[in-house]
Amino acid sequence: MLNLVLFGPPGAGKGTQSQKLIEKYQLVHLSTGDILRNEIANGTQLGIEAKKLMDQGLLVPDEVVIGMISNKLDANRDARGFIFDGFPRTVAQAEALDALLLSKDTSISVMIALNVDDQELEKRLLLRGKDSGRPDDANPEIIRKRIEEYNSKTAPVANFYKSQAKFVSINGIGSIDEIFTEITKVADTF
Ligand code: B4P
Repeated sequence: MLNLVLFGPPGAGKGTQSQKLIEKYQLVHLSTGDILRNEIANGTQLGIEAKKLMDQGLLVPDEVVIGMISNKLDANRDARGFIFDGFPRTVAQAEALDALLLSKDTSISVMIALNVDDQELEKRLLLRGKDSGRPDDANPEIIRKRIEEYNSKTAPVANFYKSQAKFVSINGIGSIDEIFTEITKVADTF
């Protein structure tokens, strides 16, 4: 099974590259951001609680997102593999993911990190905010909060995969196709 983690700060291009990767490798795309936004759109209790945090640029509690991923893994037993997009975002989520995959006799193949500087991230997210309607993209202060959350809680997840020799970092600045080519060079080795 090919199980990829796409990693990087908000706006690094994880969602963008995931769309191209699912097409090429026929993987199931698990984006915790998309799942949460879907819960919000459906007005579920989980969505109502998550929205309060997401609108402030804060992370949703680990147990909530771990439960969501566990359900999705169960619902896709026949998958050829998964792209984890925006998950894990904390070390606790990474540990839980390892345990979930182990219970299904599989594991993460590699984490691919997209490297993009803060200035470019802010520019991309504000641009998307103009037509996405996402409240967390509209305000520079909230974007900065998301980047701060990333630096304090998410960046350490890279070390978790480095210690397992499953970490590769690539340049996330350039055309979408150029970046995709670099990602496929890594994915094709599995
Ligand atoms: P996410 O939905 O995961 O959003 P993201 O980090 O903003 O997006 P991504 O990196 O995928 O950027 P994209 O490709 O779209 O999270 C949103 C919120 O949900 C979080 O803040 C948190 O509150 C919550 N959440 C989600 N998962 C969680 C978890 N596991 N634990 C706790 N909380 C969680 O790209 C952005 C823009 O850049 C797009 O407009 C795109 O067109 C553009 N772009 C992409 N590649 C480009 C390139 N090469 N050049 C120029 N522009 C590019």
